[in-house]
Amino acid sequence: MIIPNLGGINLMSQESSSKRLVLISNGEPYAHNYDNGNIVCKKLAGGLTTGLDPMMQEDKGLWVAWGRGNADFKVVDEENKVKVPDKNGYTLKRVHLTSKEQNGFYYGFSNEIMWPICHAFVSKANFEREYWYTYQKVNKKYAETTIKELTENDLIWIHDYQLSLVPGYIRKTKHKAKIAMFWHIPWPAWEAFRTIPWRKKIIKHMLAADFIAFHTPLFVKNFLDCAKKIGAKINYKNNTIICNNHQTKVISIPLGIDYKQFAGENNNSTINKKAVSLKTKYNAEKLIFGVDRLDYTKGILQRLKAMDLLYEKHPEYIGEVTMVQRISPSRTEVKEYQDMKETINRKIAQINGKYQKDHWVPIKYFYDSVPQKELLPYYRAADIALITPLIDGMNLVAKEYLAVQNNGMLILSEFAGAAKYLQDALLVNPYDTETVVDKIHHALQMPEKERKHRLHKLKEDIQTYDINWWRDKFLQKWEEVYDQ
Ligand code: GDG
Repeated sequence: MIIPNLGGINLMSQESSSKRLVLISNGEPYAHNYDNGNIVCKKLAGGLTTGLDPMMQEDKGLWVAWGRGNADFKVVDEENKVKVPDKNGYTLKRVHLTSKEQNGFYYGFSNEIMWPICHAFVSKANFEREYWYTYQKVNKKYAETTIKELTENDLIWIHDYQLSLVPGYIRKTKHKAKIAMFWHIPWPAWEAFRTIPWRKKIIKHMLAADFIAFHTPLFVKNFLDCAKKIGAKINYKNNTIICNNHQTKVISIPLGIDYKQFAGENNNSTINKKAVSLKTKYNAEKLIFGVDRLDYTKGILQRLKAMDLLYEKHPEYIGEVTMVQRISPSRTEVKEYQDMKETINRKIAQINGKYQKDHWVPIKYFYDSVPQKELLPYYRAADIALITPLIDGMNLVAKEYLAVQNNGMLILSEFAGAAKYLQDALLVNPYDTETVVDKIHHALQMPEKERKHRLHKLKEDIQTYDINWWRDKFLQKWEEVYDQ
């Protein structure tokens, strides 16, 4: 018997508007923190929040997430709930994690095992058994917190690699729950995934969901292959998996951005003024921009090596082409990330020492996290966005840059999920420094006609496949699971 046929719910129909979306993610969309004795609420950066907050505003659901702000539990009610502050508002239910849980579940299992393995950096994984115990415990905690809140018609949408076991734990007590999952990072080939000693339980628990989506067809294929290896029955024709008499449909749906909102800023004179003043401030005839969370997957060092070689091969760009690199701090407690920060600092100092002259420095570097709005003048000012992840689930920065630009060019790693859908960008292998340099040179010299043509096609793509398309597609495909 295959369970998911629950009788034709229509998630998009009028009558389904009473159905509530219950979203579960590790990171919370808003944090409350003390600032000079006052409690301040801040919207948090990150791909997931950026993508889902507008949808939750519209759908007035319930969002369950870890409360990380130092005043988070000062503002919640007795059920750990708080209304988020933005225009329509929705309810955020915070999960409290002890520091031991944070270490084992988040810094440990999620960031030292799941993250490197899913990004195929096997040698960076640290398979501590203690991490695994805590990961299971915390995933159970998320599931129990959610189960308490569930009503019969809720649609439970779980996000990402920190919560892979939650579908299984919810299914155990709520047999008929409608559960879906979106996986924001890559799913690796079996050769990488099999190194996790607890691989079988992870996949089996995920397969308690009725519907799972990834960013790209490659991640779907990798997941089907891994499920097969742990003994599930796979139908490669319609991408379904049967495990423990339960069927899961798996597809790719690339996450898009809120195109309207970004493109709407195109005529914002404050942003345009700031963009102009940035170029003046950095003495930049041409400006190259990069912005990333600090992470070894983002290829920041490879990008800097390319900039170094650019100035060496093309001295005509010295004093003319400036790079602004913003890095937002991430996983600051993990030693790997602290070391990476040092290496990047050293490389930037070395490049700047080598090429700076008069009032010009080649690389302007910021290590801080800013509200998304503050990135817009940089997107606007940049003649080139240089985005070179060694591997990335999607990469929303690439799409945001395109939405805000009218004249620039995107250089994008072919290993970002976004590259599959943005074929008119200049695609590069970030490990191939010489070619990255050639592409930067190409972008700087590109005739306006070609640049406009490419940009036009790229913008068309992100406009069509925006956040609303993604949400509707996800809900529609999820609904179809119950129509069979
Ligand atoms: C994961 C996957 C996937 C705001 N301020 C800053 C900042 N933001 C916003 C950006 C953008 C988002 O954060 C970063 O999104 P990315 O997609 O580039 O990267 P991850 O955080 O690694 O997200 C990724 C995503 O989930 C969604 O599924 O695309 O592959 O790894 O919206 O405007 N970003 C940075 N600094 C800031 O100060 N870097």
